[in-house]
Amino acid sequence: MGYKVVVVGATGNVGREMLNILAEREFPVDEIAALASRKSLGTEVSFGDRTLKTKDLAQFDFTGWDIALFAVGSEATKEYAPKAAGAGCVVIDNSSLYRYDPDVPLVVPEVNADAVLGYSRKNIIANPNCSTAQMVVALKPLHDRARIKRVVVSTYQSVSGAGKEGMDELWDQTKAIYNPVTEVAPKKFQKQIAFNVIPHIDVFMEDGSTKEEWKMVAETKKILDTKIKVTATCVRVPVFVGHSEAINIETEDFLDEEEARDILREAPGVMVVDKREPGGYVTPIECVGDFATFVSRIRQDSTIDNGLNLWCVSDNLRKGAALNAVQIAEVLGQRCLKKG
Ligand code: 11C
Repeated sequence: MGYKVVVVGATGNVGREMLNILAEREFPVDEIAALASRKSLGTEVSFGDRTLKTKDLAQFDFTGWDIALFAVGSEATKEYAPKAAGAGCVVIDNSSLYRYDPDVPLVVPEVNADAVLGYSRKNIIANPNCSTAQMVVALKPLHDRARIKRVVVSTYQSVSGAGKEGMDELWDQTKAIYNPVTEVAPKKFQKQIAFNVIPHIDVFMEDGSTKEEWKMVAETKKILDTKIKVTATCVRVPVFVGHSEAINIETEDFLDEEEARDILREAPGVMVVDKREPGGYVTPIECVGDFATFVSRIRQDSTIDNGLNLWCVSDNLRKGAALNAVQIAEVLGQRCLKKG
């Protein structure tokens, strides 16, 4: 006995990972539907050993389905999530549409699993932005011990955060550098991404920050603690999968780097790899396909009384998106829904 599960946006980077992770974690599925927009209709996607043919989102009736994992843009979410939720199917949404709605819980299960219980206000639970998800997993145990006052974070975000088009652009531009006959102009990104870095993700805000940076501030407050001050610089780098973050924290109580390392070793969802020698840290290539949020380079910041520096890396399509959504579904199943 399990649940009737829908994956909306099943042909995209995140939708495919959702299907993989549901199968890998043996989520109790009685019936599964993979939905896509009309242009991807009929595309086949894998679910464990099975191959599913995608169905038309626009024609789908969510009545009688238990959980819908949404991995489509805000426009499609706006149209279809209320339909699913209204039909009694709990929506776990990966877009930013509902994240800041006070009636919608924004959940990272290692941090605020209890917030899932608030799902019934709108029948919707929001999944955070990928750069926030991995950061709060690393910050939570340190906050519990020493109360984090301020976070200064710089991100190094892979092109898969911008979807398949972002990955294609990096691939095509990289090939074009070796074969200059074909020039590939920037389209998805604002400037050339191959052999470059771009300090701009999402739109600019009035104060000069970008929306991606604003999301890290607003979401950390909603998930972890409204009192924490966060300042972020988000940068796109020519990496296919895996977001990295250099995080500096200032705490109320002193926290020794050794104790911080021990706390992180015990923390759910965290894997510490921190040998102070060449290669004794994790890089994005090594985190691909993994569930963990990796933490390396844990060290005291001696410029302030109570400060630490960390290097944090995770698979942005997994912990940053699909895995977190499936973990929310697991909590929902364990605590809130009856099996079919
Ligand atoms: C990126 N973090 O790397 C973004 C992708 O709000 O869910 C996810 C955007 C979001 O481009």
